[in-house]
Amino acid sequence: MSQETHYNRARTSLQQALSWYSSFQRHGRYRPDLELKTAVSSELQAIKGALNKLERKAIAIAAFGLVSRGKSAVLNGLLGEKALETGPTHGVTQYPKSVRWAIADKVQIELIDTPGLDEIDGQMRAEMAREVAGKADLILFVVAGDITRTEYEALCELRTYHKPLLLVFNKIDLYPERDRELIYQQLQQLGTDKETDRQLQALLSPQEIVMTAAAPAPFQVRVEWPDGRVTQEWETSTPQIDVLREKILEILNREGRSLLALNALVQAREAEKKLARKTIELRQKEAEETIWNYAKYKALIVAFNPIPLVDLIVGMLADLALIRALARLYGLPMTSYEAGKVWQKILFSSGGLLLGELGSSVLLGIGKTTAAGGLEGAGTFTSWLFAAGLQGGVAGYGAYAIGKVAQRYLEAGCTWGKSGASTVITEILSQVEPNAIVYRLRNEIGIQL
Ligand SMILES: Nc1nc2c(ncn2[C@@H]2O[C@H](COP(=O)(O)OP(=O)(O)OP(=O)(O)O)[C@@H](O)[C@H]2O)c(=O)[nH]1
Ligand SMILES: [Mg+2]
Repeated sequence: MSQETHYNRARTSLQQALSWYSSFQRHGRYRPDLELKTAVSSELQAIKGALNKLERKAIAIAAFGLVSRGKSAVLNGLLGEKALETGPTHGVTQYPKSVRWAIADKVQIELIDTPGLDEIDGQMRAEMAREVAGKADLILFVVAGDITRTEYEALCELRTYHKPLLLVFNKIDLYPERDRELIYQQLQQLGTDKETDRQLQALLSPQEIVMTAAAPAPFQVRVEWPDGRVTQEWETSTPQIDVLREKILEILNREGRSLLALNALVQAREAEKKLARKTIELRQKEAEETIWNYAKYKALIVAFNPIPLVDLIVGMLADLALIRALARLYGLPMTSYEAGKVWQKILFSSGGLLLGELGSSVLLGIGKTTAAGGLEGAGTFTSWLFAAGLQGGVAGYGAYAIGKVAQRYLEAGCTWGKSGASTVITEILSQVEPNAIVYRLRNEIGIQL
């Protein structure tokens, strides 16, 4: 499947999610609820934002790194103009700043410059990282030589955003060829040394380390003039940024649409999960009532029904109906087919429960029938009552447990529908080529339910 298909699948998925959630209070049995609406508005906004970015085909490339590594200079180098302020003092860039990179006509590329990660304090830094890394389709992590402890930690932290990343080794003009090679090798080690770090290994491969000299330092040259004069002059070597630019363009060309698609889907998935969690929390009371009611009626029907197999069928139908009722109550997207799948999963995850119901249905059901068959003495009536009560109790408890587990599954499962974000993510990830930069994210973002 081509990246164009990935793009279209993602767009459809987000459009559907948006149209569902924009009116999802109406799907519920309850009237639109202002409290709920307000509670989930930021999640809705996030889905809208992701869809909007996808439709604009706006690729965001963010530069991260510690102070003075040349983040702004690298972005200027890509742009080919000095659009971002740079300077030798620490903390030149104080706030994230975006600039348009007009290099391709089909896509919009936005370069995002950020302050040094050691420049801003913990709370703000985390917020900035979340916001910028969250929307980035590609991250450039800029270092300038040996990687420090802080850099290493920052890199690991950024990695948790599951975004493709290029490690930019800038200021190579400051290193003689030999040292440069050595540092490059060490950086590669970061990516391959399983002993010290297995996590980072998934992120870096030699192809993802690029060397640049975005703004080479001027150096002094001694000029000997024909007339015997000797002067010292300053010269600057030409910046080395082409390799990085080509690398980025190659990535965008090969998998830009897939990157956009995945990023939008991951953002939507996060938002949908939060949305489900909030909804379930807010409707807790009604949900308890629903579950309790189903448990009660299921128990009664099962207890008083005289035909053994019917108990089991009625029980199953009641469970399914309960799952559907909960989905309706929450207004979360769930078809009968999906409700069936959830039910299956629940049964497998709580095999004991299934066995209990099955066992009690067969044994007690038969016991109940036999007892009912000879309804003469007080003794048989008592044993019937006992069997029916026990069976009803087990059935009711089953419904109650299923209701509880269903809540948990609804929380996680709403993105697993046919066009759900999780489904499409898995689909795309299963199709990426091994040489793609998103390939290594396969295990990270393709988490199964
Ligand atoms: N020698 C050399 N110096 C560079 C290179 N790139 C940037 N610099 C210099 O490093 C200093 C910091 O560059 P900036 O681009 O401002 O670095 P930054 O990472 O954006 O720094 P903050 O915004 O302060 O976090 C400036 O004086 C640049 O001229 C390079 O490739 N080689
Ligand atoms: Mg800067």
